[in-house]
Amino acid sequence: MACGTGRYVVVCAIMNRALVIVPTYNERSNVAELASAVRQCAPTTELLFVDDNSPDGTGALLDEIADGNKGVHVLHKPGKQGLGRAYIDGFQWALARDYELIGEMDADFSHNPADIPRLQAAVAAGADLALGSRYKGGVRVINWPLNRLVLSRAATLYVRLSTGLPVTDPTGGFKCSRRAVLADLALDAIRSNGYSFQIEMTHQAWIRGFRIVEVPIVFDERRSGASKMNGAIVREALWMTWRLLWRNGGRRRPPARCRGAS
Ligand SMILES: Nc1nc2c(ncn2[C@@H]2O[C@H](COP(=O)(O)OP(=O)(O)OP(=O)(O)O)[C@@H](O)[C@H]2O)c(=O)[nH]1
Ligand SMILES: [Mg+2]
Repeated sequence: MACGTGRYVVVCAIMNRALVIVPTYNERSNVAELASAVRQCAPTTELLFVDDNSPDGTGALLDEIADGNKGVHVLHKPGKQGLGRAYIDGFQWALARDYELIGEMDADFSHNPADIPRLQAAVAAGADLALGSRYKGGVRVINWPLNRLVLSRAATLYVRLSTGLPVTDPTGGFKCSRRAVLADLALDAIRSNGYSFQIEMTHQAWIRGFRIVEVPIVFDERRSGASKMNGAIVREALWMTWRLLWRNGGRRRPPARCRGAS
């Protein structure tokens, strides 16, 4: 796996204490390799796995990995509470410590650890929130069935039309933000649990006037294990966007006092 180490060293000199949060549910076959790939590609970036007591024993394996590596942390939760709750718990864990750069990625290698330094570099260069985008400047999705790609592209258009959120990949979960963004978000007000968590989080940052930058990434089908995608997650996203529009006073742009951010 090619890692941009030179740029990474520069980013780390500018911004201290970086963390990437990885929610896990039945990812036993991926986590060991992911932890070592992240540590290799972004050596000073720490990892927080948030596991919902996965029945396949992911949590126990994560404890073993963390035992041998002080840059790896594990937050154990009592049972499956959904992706959104896992991220919120992870953000709160990070905010209770002194991390300056807080990122997120999936455990299944759909997100390439080698891209972490590029996301961090975007924040170091002035973004408040860097979003990995599969669709900025063209489609970069490998090995997905056509119906999955169509659904994802339709979701992008739907989010843009219903909320005005000006990003090309609002459901993506490969991100990096400044601590100040997460500290400012109303995490307890976030209601989404599936992909719409990503939409809701980015929408909150956007209407607060934070500077959002999209970083092109290549997205691959999960390497192993099973998807947790289901109809309920899609239905939640369908109504959530209208709720976001309502919360923003019916506006498809940030309130005037927050405008000026890109
Ligand atoms: N802690 C926790 N993690 C979850 C939960 N649901 C999904 N995840 C994790 O969230 C990440 C994204 O979930 P995926 O199943 O890969 O969803 P996806 O990427 O949209 O679907 P695929 O492309 O089919 O893999 C993975 O790391 C999952 O293990 C959950 O309820 N709790
Ligand atoms: Mg996945």
